[in-house]
Amino acid sequence: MRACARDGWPARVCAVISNRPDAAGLAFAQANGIDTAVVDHREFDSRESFDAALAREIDRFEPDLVVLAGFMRVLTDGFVEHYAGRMLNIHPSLLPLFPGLRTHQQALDAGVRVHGATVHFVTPTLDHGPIVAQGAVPVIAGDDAAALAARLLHIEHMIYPRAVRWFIEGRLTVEGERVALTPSEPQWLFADFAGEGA
Ligand code: NHR
Repeated sequence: MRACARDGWPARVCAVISNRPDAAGLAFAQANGIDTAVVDHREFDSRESFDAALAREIDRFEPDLVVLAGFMRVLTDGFVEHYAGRMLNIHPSLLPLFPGLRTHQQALDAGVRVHGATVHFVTPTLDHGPIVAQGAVPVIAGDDAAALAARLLHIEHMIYPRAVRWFIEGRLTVEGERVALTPSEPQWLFADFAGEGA
């Protein structure tokens, strides 16, 4: 929302929709005059019926792109197919490493010295879609999951708007597992943490 306004995108955020009535993003959207809706998964007795209601709500707004942000419910194949090629997610790891939950702790437990985030097209297989952009940060001695997550969040806030804008500009093409960007520019970002990386 901020990047769209600040950088004058040829696009608008048409709605913010959450399964959680208390999501901070809803209040932020409302404060910025953007439509919101809630589809509470607890009111549905199956993933299929929740996803069907969610899709109905999304399609009311006729979006060109669906952007998952902190969305924590595994989506059914039918839902994903409905938005094939027009739904993005950001996952807080350097995929294909560490799909699923508790990614920062997974990275710490594995002892990796570089961690990151991945923007990818959403496919039925969790956290496995074609990769649009990745950003990397160092793992620093003494990090816990919260410290690592906070360092990474800055990178997420840079690469996700960039990737969404590429989509809006019609510059992304999916070729098998790979995503081409035309004209080309770096689809990666390395955090500049010079001197901090012991
Ligand atoms: N659905 C599909 N089909 N494919 C993907 O790539 C998806 C998806 C739904 C969400 C986001 C993903 C993340 O980046 C995402 C990608 C939730 C879970 C999960 O296990 C896993 C991955 C992601 C989001 N959710 C539990 C569930 O039973 C609930 C966990 C909770 O509520 O805390 O749905 O992280």
